[in-house]
Amino acid sequence: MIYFKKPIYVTRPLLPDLTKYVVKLEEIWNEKYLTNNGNQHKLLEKELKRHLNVPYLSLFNNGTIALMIAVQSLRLAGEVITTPFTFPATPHVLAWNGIKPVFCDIDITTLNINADIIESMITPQTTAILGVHVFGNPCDVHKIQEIANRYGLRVIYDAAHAFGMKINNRGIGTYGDISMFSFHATKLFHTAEGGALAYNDVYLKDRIDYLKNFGIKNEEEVVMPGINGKMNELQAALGLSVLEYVEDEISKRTVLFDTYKRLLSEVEGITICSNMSCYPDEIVHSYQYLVIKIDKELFGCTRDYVYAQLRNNNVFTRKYFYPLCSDYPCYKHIITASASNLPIANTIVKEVLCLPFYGDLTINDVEVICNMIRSYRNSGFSK
Ligand code: T4K
Repeated sequence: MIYFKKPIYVTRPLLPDLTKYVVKLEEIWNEKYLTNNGNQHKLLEKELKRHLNVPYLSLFNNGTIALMIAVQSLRLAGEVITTPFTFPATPHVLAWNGIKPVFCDIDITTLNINADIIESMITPQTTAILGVHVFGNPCDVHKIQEIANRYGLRVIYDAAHAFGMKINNRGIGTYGDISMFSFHATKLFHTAEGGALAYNDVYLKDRIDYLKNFGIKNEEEVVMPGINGKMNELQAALGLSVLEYVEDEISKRTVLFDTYKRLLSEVEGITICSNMSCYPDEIVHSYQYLVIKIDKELFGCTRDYVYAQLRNNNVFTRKYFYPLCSDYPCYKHIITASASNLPIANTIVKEVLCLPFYGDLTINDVEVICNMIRSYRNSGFSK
């Protein structure tokens, strides 16, 4: 018997009360201002700066274009050291900027770029380190900054999964030169599609805002080859509405996280690997994903078997981030993409599974999912 009559997805978007959004739409209708830094945009930028504890912030139509512009704004070239265990957008923005991604292996616990290896990947062509706070686990920001300072490198963080995260009471977006947040519908805070760059340097503000608006400074001056990266008013209004619900969503996710932890963390062969605090720092987590690692020897069956069985039962988990970016046809020729250079990433990518995690799930749903997973223990290695 299939318990779930309707599919259970890895996530569902956080949707505000429609009437609240309609009120904002009416404001937009009255203004007849649909994009290009209108009132909703200005307000959201201000609210997010406060919420994320960052001094400067620019909004974008999506996180990928934001990251593209982050790379452009720092005039990076040559090689950038990054992780293979991420969404395709991360290395793609380097390729679109004519930069060679250099793949560095990941840390077995945080699943982030291994800061202890970065130094060995630096060449005379290296201009930056592009870390990803994957699944909302923070990179080793202190060690990465120390290496960057020593070699004169820039640091960009793909903070797509790290909305609202803090390290030692500092907004995650204040570490490194620039951090990118994604506001895609699947993210805890979203604008359907959207993103932002956060940074500390006031001189970047004009440059980044010109780059996302065709390089236009004013009606008579185009000062650089920009692109169209602007967030529109409908997106910004949705963001303002969603923002009101974020704290409540985090409270709900906290309860679900604790339920998953209670039912899975003691199971031999399963490790919960999101919301980790691996450094002495004090972390406020993003509650973006609920991720487990399945050790096939100890659990007695593979991650892929668990994925397939759950799918047969209408539970659609995700194998983020399989395959590794280093295995894509466009990158696998790069020397650092070889499996021998990335032993941990190549192991982890076969073990990680993202489980359903969103406020509309019930505790009972989570209990049923966990019981299903526990029942697959010692089902064999056949799949
Ligand atoms: N860097 C990192 C580390 C990232 O993870 C991402 C995006 C980026 C950069 C780029 O940022 P953006 O340019 O996207 O702002 C999803 C998201 O599309 C993507 O934004 C996200 N990472 C990635 C981890 O997940 P898919 O291909 O898995 O999405 P999709 O459509 O299969 O959605 C997953 C599940 O969510 C669906 O099975 C059902 C549910 N869903 C999805 C959507 C879109 C809904 O219930 N409603 C919806 O509207 O990539």
